[in-house]
Amino acid sequence: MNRQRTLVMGVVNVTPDSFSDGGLWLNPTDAIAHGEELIAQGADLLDVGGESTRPGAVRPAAEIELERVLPVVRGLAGKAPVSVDTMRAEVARQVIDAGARIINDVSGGLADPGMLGIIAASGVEYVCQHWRGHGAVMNRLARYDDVVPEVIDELRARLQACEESGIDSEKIIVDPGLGFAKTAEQDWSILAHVDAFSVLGHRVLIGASRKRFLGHLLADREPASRDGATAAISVICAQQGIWAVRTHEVRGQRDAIAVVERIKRSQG
Ligand code: PMM
Repeated sequence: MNRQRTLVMGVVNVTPDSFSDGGLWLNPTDAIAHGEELIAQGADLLDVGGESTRPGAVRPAAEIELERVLPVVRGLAGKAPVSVDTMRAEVARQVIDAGARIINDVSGGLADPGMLGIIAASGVEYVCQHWRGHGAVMNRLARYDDVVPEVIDELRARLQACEESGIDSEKIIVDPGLGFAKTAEQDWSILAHVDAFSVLGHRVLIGASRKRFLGHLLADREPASRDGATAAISVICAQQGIWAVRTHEVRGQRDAIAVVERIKRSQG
């Protein structure tokens, strides 16, 4: 995969209830067509998800999650590298068999004790995100004295667990988890110090796209009209050498990153 510039991971949510695009691509044919459209717009990889992690979300049964994501993974796996956003080991096992190359686990292995073993055994890449609890409770868990060092310390503990499970360190990507047990103020602090996460020694993924903290900044404008603000964050991520941004809209994000790369070239 290209490591020169910040990559764009296009989001394909196959859920009825995701905050920005819930229900738009629940049918596998529509979800696959949406993934193809994101590839055409320049997505470097796709992230397929069958469970909404929004605050207050009710978890679907594992069978439902599999029914949502499996046909979409099969339909897209030959067209771009496919990541699957899941916290369940059994879902991970089946989507890896179906061609997924990355497991994006927003719980960093905390939600399912079987997850890290599956990742180690399969050798796929693994997004280890900072997490403190499921959507139903996470807003209550947003308590920090100093959010950036605490998130780094908690991620370090998860990296230790990954290592103990036998996951190849090169395969791990870390993510501070904007909005996951974090207030808007804490999200801004993380972005203000996003360079600090490089101390962990792994590639860093940032998922800011259309999130609530951007809504607060933009007078609660609806999620789909937060892509300009998301692009500003993609610029900062590109300047800071972030590995990839996870976004709902792709073309504008690729353009924003291309501008940063072009300026870097002229800086020599
Ligand atoms: N955010 C959401 C879902 N999955 N995965 C990673 N690695 N990082 C994130 O920030 C992240 C994620 C929530 O957004 P969505 O409901 O629109 O997909």
